[in-house]
Amino acid sequence: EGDGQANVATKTRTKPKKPSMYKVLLLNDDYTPMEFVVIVLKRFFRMDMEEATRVMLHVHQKGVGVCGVFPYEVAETKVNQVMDFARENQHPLQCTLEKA
Ligand code: TYC
Repeated sequence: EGDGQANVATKTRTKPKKPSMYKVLLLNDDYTPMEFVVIVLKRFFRMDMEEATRVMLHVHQKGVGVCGVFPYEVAETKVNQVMDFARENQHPLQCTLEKA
């Protein structure tokens, strides 16, 4: 910076910013089978049966729960995968993003 002509209005960062992280949230509803939610958590969030069951029951009881925290693009992809899979199986399961 400040050498007159060659480097006008440029900035070189030594430290690239960390990507903002986003929570992927699962929402409760009255119709999606518990077994289906467990399958979703195992398939798209790499949870084992024990963790998937724990998270599913948390959502069932509290209304909402966190499936994981990811950089924006990854979180967005997970939401789309879950929503597509739920739609294909005709379940009203809802999944969304929230800044962490
Ligand atoms: N409440 C649903 C039932 O009783 C189960 C369920 C759990 C649905 C979690 C959605 O994100 C969810 N069958």
